[in-house]
Amino acid sequence: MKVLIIVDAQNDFMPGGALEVPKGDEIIPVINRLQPKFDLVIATQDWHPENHISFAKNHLGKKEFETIQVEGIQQTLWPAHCIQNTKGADFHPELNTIAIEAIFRKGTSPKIDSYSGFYDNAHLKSTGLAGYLKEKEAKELYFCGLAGDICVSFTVIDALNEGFQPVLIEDACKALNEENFRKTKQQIKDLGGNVILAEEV
Ligand code: VGL
Ligand code: ZN
Repeated sequence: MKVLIIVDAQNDFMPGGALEVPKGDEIIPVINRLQPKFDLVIATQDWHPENHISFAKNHLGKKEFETIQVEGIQQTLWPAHCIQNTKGADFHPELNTIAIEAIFRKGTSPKIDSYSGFYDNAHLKSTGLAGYLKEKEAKELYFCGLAGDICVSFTVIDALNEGFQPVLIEDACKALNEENFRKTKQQIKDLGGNVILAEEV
């Protein structure tokens, strides 16, 4: 069974959003064209409370995009984004959501960030995504979405560690930082994952 996992295709990561990914909106038509090629389509949503640890405004004297250490884990401080039940946390209005069978939300706990759709950044709490996919006996997982170098790559690397066969569709992603995306794609290949183009699906 071929599964498409759409990572964080939310308004706040689109141009004009709180944490915009350059050209993030350009992947929406690509993702919509990909969906009919899959047996199952699921999505993740970054879904933070107002008092989330990853927001710079919640740390006195700290600036956006600074990095701090929280209980031994590196945390980049972001502009407030994807706040639960806000427009910024909604999917892009042109994303076709009809076929999305399940949505896994992450970053819901105030005290820890969660880039991966599987686990928080300390790998303590699961979203249930791995169990859901295993119950469906899904192995071939295809990933797209935002941001390519952060949440998409973290999710793909967790998929590898969980024993799935992940494929990153690189032109159905956009990165916050191109150079970091190049590195995370290489890391994914070195770990045994695949990186392909949408036309190869
Ligand atoms: C993301 C930074 C903070 C992402 C989420 O979806 O890539 N990046 N929260
Ligand atoms: Zn976030």
